[in-house]
Amino acid sequence: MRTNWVKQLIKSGQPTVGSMLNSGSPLIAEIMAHAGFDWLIVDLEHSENSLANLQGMLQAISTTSTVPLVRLPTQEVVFIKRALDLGAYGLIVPQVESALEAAAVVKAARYPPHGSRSWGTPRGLLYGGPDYFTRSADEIMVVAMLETRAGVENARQIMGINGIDACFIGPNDLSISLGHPPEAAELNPEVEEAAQAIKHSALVEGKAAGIQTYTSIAANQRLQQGFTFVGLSTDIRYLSTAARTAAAEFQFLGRSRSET
Ligand code: 3PY
Ligand code: MG
Repeated sequence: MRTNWVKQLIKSGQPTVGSMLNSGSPLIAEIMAHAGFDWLIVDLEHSENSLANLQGMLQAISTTSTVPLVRLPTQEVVFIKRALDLGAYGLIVPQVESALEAAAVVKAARYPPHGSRSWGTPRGLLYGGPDYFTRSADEIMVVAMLETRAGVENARQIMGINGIDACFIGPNDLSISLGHPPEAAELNPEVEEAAQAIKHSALVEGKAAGIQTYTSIAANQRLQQGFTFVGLSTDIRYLSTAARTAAAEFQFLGRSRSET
């Protein structure tokens, strides 16, 4: 089976950087895959993506060696099996709040006798390889998003579940859950403390610590702090920033918008 080199890197404590795909466009997925990120998350939680376009998104990423991951919309088994059957090499599971939830996701992602996943994965066999049945548990990653107060409180037990490879902190939901607004340029000290506590739990349990960031400076800081699974912005944020910068530069050189 094709090696999940991101899983190998984070297992040995090496840093990786990825990004998130919210646009729902396979062309943009392909562009992002060629940009040089280690991994990309097709986001089914907050985006224009759906099970209907997931196959094209994963195929677009597969034109490169970037590792294709999927953020599930919920923890329901139907999404776990459909994402994996389409060739996802890892699941990003939103709002995990207990060890019980984490264990249920791992069980749904693995074939018997270690889990309850049912068979039927034409693209898993094509993208992964003919030994997919015996090797998939080794190659596929399961990443628990810890982004609520309960997630912080139960972080150690969640990260201790066999088959959970990493945590991924959602700074916006974590902020909201702790009573602070989202989209903060710098996290509120209480939220930052919670993020560091989650990271500590992951590392103590021998798992990788991950977090979403929105600037290269923030991503570098997180890598220096020991996070090894760092998300850097999203496709639509890159588009928005580049378009606004270009329009602002043009207006500066030419006429200002208010003159029209
Ligand atoms: C959050 O910040 O809550 C996220 O889920 C980031 O993707
Ligand atoms: Mg979130």
